[in-house]
Amino acid sequence: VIAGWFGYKGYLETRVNTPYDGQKLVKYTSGLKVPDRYWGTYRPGAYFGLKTRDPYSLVTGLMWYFPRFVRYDGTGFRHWCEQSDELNRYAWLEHDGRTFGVQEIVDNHVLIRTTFVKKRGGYRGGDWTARIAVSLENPQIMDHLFLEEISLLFYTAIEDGTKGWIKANLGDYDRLTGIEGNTQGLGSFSINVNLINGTIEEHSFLSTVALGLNVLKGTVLQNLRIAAQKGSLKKHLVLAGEQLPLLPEGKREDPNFVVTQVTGKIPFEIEVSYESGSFSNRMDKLTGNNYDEALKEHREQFSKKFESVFNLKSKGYKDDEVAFAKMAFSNLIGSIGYFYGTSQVQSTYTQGPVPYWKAPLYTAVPSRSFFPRGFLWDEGFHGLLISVWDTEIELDIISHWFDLMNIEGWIPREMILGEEAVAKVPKEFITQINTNANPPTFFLTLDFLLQRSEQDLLKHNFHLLDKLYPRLQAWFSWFNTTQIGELPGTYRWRGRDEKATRELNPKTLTSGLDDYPRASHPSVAERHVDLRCWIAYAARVMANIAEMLSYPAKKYQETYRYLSDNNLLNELHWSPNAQAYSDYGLHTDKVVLQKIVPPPSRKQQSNVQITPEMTRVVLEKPLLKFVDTTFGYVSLFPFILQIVEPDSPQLGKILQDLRDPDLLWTKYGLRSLAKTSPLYMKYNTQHDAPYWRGPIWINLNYLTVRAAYYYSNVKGPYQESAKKIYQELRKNLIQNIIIQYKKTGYLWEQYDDTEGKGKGSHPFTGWTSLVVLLMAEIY
Ligand code: 6A9
Repeated sequence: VIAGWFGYKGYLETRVNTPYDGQKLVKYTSGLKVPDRYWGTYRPGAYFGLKTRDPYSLVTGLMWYFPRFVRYDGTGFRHWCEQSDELNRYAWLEHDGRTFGVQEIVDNHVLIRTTFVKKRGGYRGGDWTARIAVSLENPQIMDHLFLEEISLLFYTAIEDGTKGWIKANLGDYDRLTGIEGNTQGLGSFSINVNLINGTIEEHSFLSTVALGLNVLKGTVLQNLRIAAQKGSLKKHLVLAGEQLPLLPEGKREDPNFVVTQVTGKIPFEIEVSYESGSFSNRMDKLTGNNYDEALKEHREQFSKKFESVFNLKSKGYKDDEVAFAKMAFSNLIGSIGYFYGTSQVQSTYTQGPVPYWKAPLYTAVPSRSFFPRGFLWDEGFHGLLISVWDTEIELDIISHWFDLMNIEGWIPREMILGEEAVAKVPKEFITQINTNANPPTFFLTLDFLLQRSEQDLLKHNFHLLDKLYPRLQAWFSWFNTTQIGELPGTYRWRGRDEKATRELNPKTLTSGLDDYPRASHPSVAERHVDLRCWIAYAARVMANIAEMLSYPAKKYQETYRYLSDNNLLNELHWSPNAQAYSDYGLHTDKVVLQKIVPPPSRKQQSNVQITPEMTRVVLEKPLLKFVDTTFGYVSLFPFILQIVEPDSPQLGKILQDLRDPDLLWTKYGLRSLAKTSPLYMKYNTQHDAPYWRGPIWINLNYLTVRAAYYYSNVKGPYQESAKKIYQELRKNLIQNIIIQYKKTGYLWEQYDDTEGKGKGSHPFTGWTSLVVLLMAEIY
């Protein structure tokens, strides 16, 4: 019996990292199967760099510094997007996800413009050229910066695991003339860096062995020397040239990291051209004038397509507003990354974390600086904007995510793949747990794709959708079995900490709404209204997809009918007291954080000061009841996901509450939690500032606007008030996001509810870029 039990347990352990048993959607071993998207700016966490969609790729990138400001500890040295660099702004202003991009980076009022253009040819993903131009952002006011020196470093590296080599070609005086190499994916290639405008003060190179992509910057810092150039007294920071460790047999190790540095006085411009050896019949090079023309052509096409997709000019938006929308969109699509590696996962049956299988992920990211990696529920929102532009890209993203599904039907919430991604995450956040969900927003994307062009979608992607379908079924059923509540028809987010002593209200990270207040005492009796609505909505979309693909849809239709029955919904979640939809659970409002001073112990010396930590104190016995003093985003879900009936009196009440400035309404959008809620803007622990307890978030505002649009278009007694809310909320959101962008140079993770100021991570061109769909009125 015992042996059998252990055997069973072993079986459950391996389930967490066993892939879903079915055909993979992505044949990821060969990125070259999609030559058009082989090369790309797939390193969103770096300010600029191209790599390929291969598990192990050749990697190129940019670093820079102002010699006057750089410090030995690396301060002032730019490589990965970091908030602490405090750049004035940076974003792709134009990017089509495939062939070209224009980015502006402003550092200390110096404008660094990075552009690239790709060119088809050969059979290894073609050629590309990049330009890096430095100038003054505003020459009139900043002439004191004129002739300021800046050093640009462009590097080529090969990841560990890449089969191939690179080397520096040296000319007279040991000057780097170019880089050449050969890898399994790319075959032979060459990369040249040339000055095309301005004059250069210094030019040096480094050819060395870096211990990983996560230490490129450190490797450069260790290899900077102070030196005077030949024939000049002026000292410069130069790269140390060839630095290759000696192997025991007397030979030198091969380099995997080659950097070229150019120091010049602003303004100047360099050109980097990558040429594939497989491109034998190249008529003309993608350099000089040819490059200028190609870029111009791409930009014109981009503008045309942008107008035909979003119609902003014809809607009356002014040029600066259109430029803003192009930036918001481009930085989302231009931040699509390609990651490869294993994540850490854990199940209730495993002692500690175990590695997931090695896998690629092609995905957009919420924020290039603070979290340049994939997040499950964020991605469903990104998919709305991306799919309007390029269905193929979006379906590829969906395919990658669904290939990450394990045999249980679970997809991890946060994907931290590869050395660069891991380096950005504190240890305690790495492990993903297989009981934990995250809202199934890919159903939003799929629904959206379906509604916009069901026929086209079917015609061109039938096979893919057909292969996706069993995975969707498994995913839906994972939600509908693992996240159920105690009573039939109820659901509960897992992952809340019942034993938390420092949290004012134990977080529900799985819901995506982190610290949004729920029942004060997590328990199995809890019912979460948002989760219930997500599952109802998912059932509806499943039914539509099943019908479209001619699979039996009845089961999903019935589930949807059951979960959207307003009587049952009201019974389980309408609080008669508060007249609002609410969670239910073991709850009291009488909880506070207090400093409990521990009684002095005898051993303790009297001169040692112990700073007490804030601890949660419960002042009243919690009772099973509606959690109805926390009006906010969660209460809106039956409306947001369009489950409440158009003629339901509940709808009338929701619309009335929506417009109330004492609750959620502000001039800048809807705040996440009502001002009247006891936890409004309260810290969750001594150190955890309020996050979903007041600030305005754009993903849920987008869904609210979309719902108001829907209810203003279906017959019912509340059509008019829905319409008013639709118009005003939409206008407020767009206006404020643009104003804040103009003021600060960024799109933000959230906006504060008193003055509309951007807060949190930036740039955050994840779901905040949905502002483009608000402008275009695409829902
Ligand atoms: C941990 C980073 C220096 C929090 O946008 C991604 C998620 C959302 O899915 C979620 O709904 N964000 C929202 O509540 C950001 C999560 C970031 C975790 C980063 C440590 C430290 O890096």
